[in-house]
Amino acid sequence: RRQKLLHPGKSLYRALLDSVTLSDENVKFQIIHEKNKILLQVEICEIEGNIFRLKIDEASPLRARYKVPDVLIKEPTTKRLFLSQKEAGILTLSSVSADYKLQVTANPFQVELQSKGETVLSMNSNGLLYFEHLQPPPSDRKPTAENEEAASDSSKEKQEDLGFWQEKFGSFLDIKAHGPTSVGMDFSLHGFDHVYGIPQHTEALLLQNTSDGDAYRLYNLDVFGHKIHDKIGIYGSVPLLLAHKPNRTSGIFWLNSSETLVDISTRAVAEHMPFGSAAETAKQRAVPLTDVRWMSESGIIDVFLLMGPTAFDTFKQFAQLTGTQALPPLFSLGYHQCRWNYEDDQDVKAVDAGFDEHDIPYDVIWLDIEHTDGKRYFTWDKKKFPNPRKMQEHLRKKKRKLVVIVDPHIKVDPMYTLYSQAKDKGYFVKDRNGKDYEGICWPGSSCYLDFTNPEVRKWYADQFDFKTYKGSTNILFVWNDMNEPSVFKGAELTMQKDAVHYNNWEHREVHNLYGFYQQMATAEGLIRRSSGKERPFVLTRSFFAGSQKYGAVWTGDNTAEWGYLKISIPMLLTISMAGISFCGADVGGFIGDPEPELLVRWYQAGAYQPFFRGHSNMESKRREPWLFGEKNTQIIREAIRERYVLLPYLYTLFYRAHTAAEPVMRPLWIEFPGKIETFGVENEYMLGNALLVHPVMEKEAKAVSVLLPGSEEIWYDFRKFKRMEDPGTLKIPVTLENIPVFQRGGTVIPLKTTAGKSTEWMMDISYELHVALDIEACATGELYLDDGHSFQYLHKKQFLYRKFTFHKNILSSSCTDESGQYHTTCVVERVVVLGFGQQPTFATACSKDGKVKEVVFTYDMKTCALTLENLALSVDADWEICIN
Ligand code: MIG
Repeated sequence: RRQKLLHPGKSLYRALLDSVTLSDENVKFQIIHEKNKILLQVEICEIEGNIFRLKIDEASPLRARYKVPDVLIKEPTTKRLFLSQKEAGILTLSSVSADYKLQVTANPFQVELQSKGETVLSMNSNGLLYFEHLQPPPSDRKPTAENEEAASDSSKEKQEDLGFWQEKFGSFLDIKAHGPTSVGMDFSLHGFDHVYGIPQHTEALLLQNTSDGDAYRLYNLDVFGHKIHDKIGIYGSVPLLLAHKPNRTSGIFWLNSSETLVDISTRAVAEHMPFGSAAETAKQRAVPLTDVRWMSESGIIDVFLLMGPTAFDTFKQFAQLTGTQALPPLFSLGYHQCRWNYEDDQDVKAVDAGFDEHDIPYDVIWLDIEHTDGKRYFTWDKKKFPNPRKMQEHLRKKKRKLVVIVDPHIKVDPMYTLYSQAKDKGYFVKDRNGKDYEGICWPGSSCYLDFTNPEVRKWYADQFDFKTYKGSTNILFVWNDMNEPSVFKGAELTMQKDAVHYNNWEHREVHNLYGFYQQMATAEGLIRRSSGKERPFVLTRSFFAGSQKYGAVWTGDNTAEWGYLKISIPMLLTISMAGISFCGADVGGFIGDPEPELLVRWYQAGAYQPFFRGHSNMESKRREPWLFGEKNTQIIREAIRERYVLLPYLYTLFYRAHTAAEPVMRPLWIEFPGKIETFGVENEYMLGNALLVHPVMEKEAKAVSVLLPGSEEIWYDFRKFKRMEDPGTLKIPVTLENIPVFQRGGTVIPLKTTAGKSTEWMMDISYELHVALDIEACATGELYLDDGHSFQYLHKKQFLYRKFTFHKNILSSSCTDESGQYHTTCVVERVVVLGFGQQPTFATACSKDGKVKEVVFTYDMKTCALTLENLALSVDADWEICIN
């Protein structure tokens, strides 16, 4: 409310160019506010890899302001900037490469960033830089004329209205011990009218103009039964915004963990022409421009400008700062069966057996809060689960895993060791009076562990030790829920902002980081219990920038309605673009009961999404996949089996996400950055670069309209192998059996020849390659492979990274990364070449040792698919298949 009183116009900030200092690390200078005369310190630096960072803090604050720790994986490596030009009132800095120029204008203070002469973005050009400096509370102030005025009645009222020192939220009083601390700034993105990112909202892929409505809010909240198309923040946030135009993608990463609002407005402006150029006098063209205004409740301004220039470059830049996706254990890419709740160990065994009985693969069964002794996490309800180890041994024999829930709230109960230990050690968040903060949650009265404290995180991680966590085994993995944190009867169902954390920071400063820290500690615990050997799996509901390093996220309590299936696509794409590849939505919809058709459609979509879990609410009817009649069971089985067969491709994509920060699930536009028609597409998406998936999201759909982008592309039906007519928008007939999936010409997809009962049952199943030819009759693809569960791929380089190339009728298998080695007896059994021009006369396979053998094949004239069979070619060796 206070910031919004500042309207676009001339900024009152002026840069003091006399104060400029240049060092190897950065450029520093001060800016002054013309009215209050408060000095701010500005720091600009260039970071390796086309990133710029701008920091603004008070020059001499009353006390230190909060600077987000632990999100950047390291202090970024900076490059020296050069003073390239000095004219009155303007400071021009350039990068070593001279590709980038930063122009700092003194009055009003503005910064413009150019790439090779093209203005990409400017800051404070609308004059919305806003910085509330720390002040002593009114009661401590000496009476001066200014303070007197501040203390006068009318202004006191105004201060109350605007929540300077305290604010009411319903019956809650937020006391602001440090007064107003808000910061904000505007950015103009030149030439851009497509912006994305800043999850999590139940919103469209393209960020919308907020001028006549609510701003996008980044404030992690537990909103049960949340609406769709809403800009309120839910569960998690990543303050990263991406902007795209045909020849460039840029990003703004606003590193601030307090409540944040983002206003967006896109408009057309006259083209910005260099002064005195011929074009200036020529007829002016209107070009788009997007203004983005960030406003945060506290902290400092610390912003990273990711200069791309491609979308994949911006993903790498963001990962360079916050880390890449952790490589998931293979089992976690299988299907997960969850429910609130699987009642007891009989229930667990029966559901597990149900999958075998119905011949449906699955990897993990989940236990929700009712498995514990009175919602005391790390314990078991002894009646329902008298022998949890035995139950896990049963699952282990079936080559399956267990995930249990571990929430951050701790039941106030002196007899509960976790509580009494944490209390004695002072590990809980405090209230404003210094007592342990108490809130109500599932167990009743609860305290909240202060995960912002590294000592608490270490202690918490130790709780996962097999000796400490009674009844746990190494097939047990973890789910962190309610970590926004959720506080029943709290303001907006979360913790009060004036609660106090480690080092005396108020909750308002760290709010959006709370879940991030819990997942960090949990993942650390799972790694440590295995003495550093095994990869963890931790699902979290709340997240922040960098959460990808610790595991997976899901979109929380969605509803079993078609609209929620539809919105899950842009929601997952947005989370993926914000660095978190391992994401999913509850299949079927958590709240309510899906009609069977919706459930089937959701399984079909989920099978082609990164995290694939069926889940349902306590009040929902049982929803195991075989409860909806033989026909639906059959279709769901088929969807899940397709997922399992596709796992080699998916695992390879996760390796790319892990090593090269490429999102697994991608909006079309990042694969087709020059095709404007793809920029807003959110009813279909790419899985990697090779598969285009168009879920069916309408009831009783008979056909869907699919956009197959790229005029030079060839697309093939993924199941029937037939080449699609020319690209463009096609009307594709659909039945309930499956959803449209297409393979892009020019790609090779590795698959398993068949599905098994779980990923572990599939270790020895052979591979199949789908080679889809492009217009030049070429294709390439990759396969990544390792033991699927340990860190040996990292520490001992035990992995295989293979490449398949089809060129001039020769398919060859070669090594992509010589440093890796992994032995497997698995073979490539079958190869299908899609779009093969004519019936071949013969084909031979030769391995590196010179052995040549003839290959059996069949050719389908109708689809032009060539199938080579009984190949038995080693996965870990080089070979070639020649087709004549
Ligand atoms: O408010 O643990 O989003 O997946 O089943 C309900 C019970 C608390 C919310 C999670 C949901 C989970 C449920 N939890």
